[in-house]
Amino acid sequence: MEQGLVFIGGKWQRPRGGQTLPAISPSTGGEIGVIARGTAADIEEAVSAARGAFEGGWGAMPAFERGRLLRKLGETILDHLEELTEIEARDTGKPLRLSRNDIRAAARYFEFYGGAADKIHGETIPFLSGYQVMVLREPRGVTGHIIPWNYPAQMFGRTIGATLAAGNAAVLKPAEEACLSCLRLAELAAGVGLPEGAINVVPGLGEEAGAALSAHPGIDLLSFTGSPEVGTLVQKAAAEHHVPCILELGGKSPQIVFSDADMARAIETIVAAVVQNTGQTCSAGSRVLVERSVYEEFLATLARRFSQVRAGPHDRDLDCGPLISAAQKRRVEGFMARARRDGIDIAAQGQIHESAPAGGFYVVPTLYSMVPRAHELAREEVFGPVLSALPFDDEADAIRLANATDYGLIAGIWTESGARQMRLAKAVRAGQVFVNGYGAGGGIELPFGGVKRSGHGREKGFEALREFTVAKTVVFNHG
Ligand code: TXE
Repeated sequence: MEQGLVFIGGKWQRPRGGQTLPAISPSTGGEIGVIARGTAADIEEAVSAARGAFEGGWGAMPAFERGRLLRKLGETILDHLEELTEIEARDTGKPLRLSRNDIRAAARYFEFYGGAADKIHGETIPFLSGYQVMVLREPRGVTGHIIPWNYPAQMFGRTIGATLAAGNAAVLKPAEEACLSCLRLAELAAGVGLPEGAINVVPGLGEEAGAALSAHPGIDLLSFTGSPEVGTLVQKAAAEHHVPCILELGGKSPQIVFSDADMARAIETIVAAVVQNTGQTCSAGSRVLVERSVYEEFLATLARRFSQVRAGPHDRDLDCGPLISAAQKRRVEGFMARARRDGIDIAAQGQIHESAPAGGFYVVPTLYSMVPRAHELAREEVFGPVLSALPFDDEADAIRLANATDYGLIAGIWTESGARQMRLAKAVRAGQVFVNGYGAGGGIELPFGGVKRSGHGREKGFEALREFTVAKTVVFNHG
């Protein structure tokens, strides 16, 4: 695969503006290649290639054949597991083990959605006598996808797998910080016989290629994952042409621990859920809320476990890697500096492994204790290996505290009481709630998305197929 190109209409080509951007290794800070700096002209071409595919061979293909191609792509991804693992780890800095899981998840999305492609059923509705009503679920047409850098391959599977299964053709703008796996996946997709134009990938800057895609009138649905600030810009631009949006904007997800919880199990999961991918996960459980009667004891054990966390280069395969970029490192260190200024207690810190190159974007994993409820560490998404612990008094207080951020993506509830599990699951405002567990791996089958500032719309599972299709009501008068 030649570097610095865009993938449009099944072909690699130079971006119209002729420019490239550096691909930086987060593990070392060094340049590992270049990517295309796509602009509005490339987006224009990609949208028209997608429209051509939708109105041509791809759109006309029977659903079961579409599904077969997607499943074949899933198999091909697994055939290239080690190659893709290496690409993803080098490009994002994530440990090889996690990277391998991500590639497996990408393959699973194509298996899942490949299997679902010919099972998107409509319905019939009883109506007046002499009438027959059918509701068809039709593809939307051309879908636009803007994704971030934290899980490029997984998100490619999640959003492209679902939209193609629904019969749409796609234009993807991956993140400038990490997009090499997406480019290779697009190439593999062409290799299994996906018609040209079904998937188009235009890397580039958010304010150039991303803005052009979100403002394009030829898009029928936009799926955006990223920051709330950019989500707002994308939705505003899309609104100019009444293009609907799915927005997935991150979270400040609580882990709620009651005194009757299985503490050992909770602690393992809670640590993993915030250090995974160096905390750069929208669903990171970045607040741990603990019942006051066991707070001290719980924190002591949590701190012991947290202090074992080690960050290092992707090929050392430690608990976490570096952050994605110098900008993200500055952002996370900003939170840490303000925590220091405000006298927030550090309960434990992990370590940066001695093998970590000085130029890499590493931060020390940190557990803060007794974080004041109004402090930004209790309310804002840090997107780093930073966990904030807060005590609560009783169940009502736990619910209040859990809901006391603008976000509502996911939540973990740790208690052995069945009735309390049920009450909390209903009272916490989030798109996903886990009881005595958290995250559950890729969760390909599970509808995923937020409420409040975490966004709207759902991806993953069959819910995504509802988003990527539109209902058409057909009424026959045969009276
Ligand atoms: O996100 P951006 P950034 C959060 C997280 C992180 C913060 C900033 O808190 O610290 O956002 O990260 C494209 N028009 N999340 O700056 O800028 C951009 O090119 C159209 C949460 O990296 O939102 C990239 O492809 N597109 C999160 C994508 O938007 C634009 C994942 C995301 O980048 C654009 C990432 C524009 N004007 C960050 N500007 C999650 N929900 O998982 C940028 N983009």
